Amino acid sequence: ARTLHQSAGVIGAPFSRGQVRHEGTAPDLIRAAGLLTRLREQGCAVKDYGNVVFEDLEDDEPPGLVKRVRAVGSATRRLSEAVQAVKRDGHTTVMLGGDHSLAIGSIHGHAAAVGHLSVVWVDAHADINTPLSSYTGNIHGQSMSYLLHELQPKMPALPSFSWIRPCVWARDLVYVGLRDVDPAEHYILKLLGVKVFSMREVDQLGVARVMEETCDYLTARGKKPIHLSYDIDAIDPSVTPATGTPVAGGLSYREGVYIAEHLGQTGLLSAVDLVEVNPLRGQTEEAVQSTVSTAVDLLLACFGRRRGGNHPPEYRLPEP
Ligand code: B3U
Ligand code: MN
Ligand code: MN
Repeated sequence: ARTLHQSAGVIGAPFSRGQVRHEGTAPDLIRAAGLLTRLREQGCAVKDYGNVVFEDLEDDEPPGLVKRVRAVGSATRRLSEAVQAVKRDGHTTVMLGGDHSLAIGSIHGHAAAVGHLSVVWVDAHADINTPLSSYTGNIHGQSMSYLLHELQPKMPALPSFSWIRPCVWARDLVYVGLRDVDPAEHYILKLLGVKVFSMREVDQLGVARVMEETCDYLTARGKKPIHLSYDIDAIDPSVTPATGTPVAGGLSYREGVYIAEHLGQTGLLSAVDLVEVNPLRGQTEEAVQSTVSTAVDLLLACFGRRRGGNHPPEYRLPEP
């Protein structure tokens, strides 16, 4: 029987208004590094849905501290619709960002298409500030607050955000890799009792135990489709330096790949975001290449690539 993860629908989302620093061409660089052909070579059906075209909004004055609200509201809405179309076609979505504000649209669209989800958020940051608790005003540090039912009483009305319906419960969310969490975010995580495996728990338990506990926790109340939202800054900046807000002490390449392999093996992976690859932040060509090729490897691992090797089921040895 075909498992869910054997067909990928790729959506490029070159959008970076949810953060300050400009970005450019990450989705095309990830494609150019061979993502689609390599997925096909490992037996995964692939359909490329191209890049989402975003509106350029001139008049986007911030209400209060929140930056580029209308641009982000419009972009995430378009992405939500694109993700719903890919899910209707029956693929696991692969959303290539762009910044992490895009997860608002991607998770919203995923939930609109399939219903109740589990979310695994792999990141140095919790991205759970409310628009009012954020001190940077960057929406990529707020994504989960728009999506969580429990936080809605704390959310102000924002222009271009009224279309969003919260669709995730705190008990269906697990964080892995945290190491830069604001006080307000820490308060929210404790208040809602969110399951967190920070880098401390990765050190203490090891990545294998962390992933086993993550999946046990999420499936304890029944198996639901998994949305993996992978921020490349979860990985240590020595490996993936080309990103907007690098934080020391991250996941090793091997730990990062293990997380992707483990979730790929559950058969429940239904959508993957790969965000915050920012070519303009690489100091050298090599820094950009290392970041992009790690992003590709994480995605290949999500779709069945095993470090111990793979072969297609129909493979036969050449006869002498
Ligand atoms: N927590 C800070 C910093 C941050 C969040 N996500 C990233 N940086 N990449 C904020 O802006 O909310
Ligand atoms: Mn993030
Ligand atoms: Mn991050």
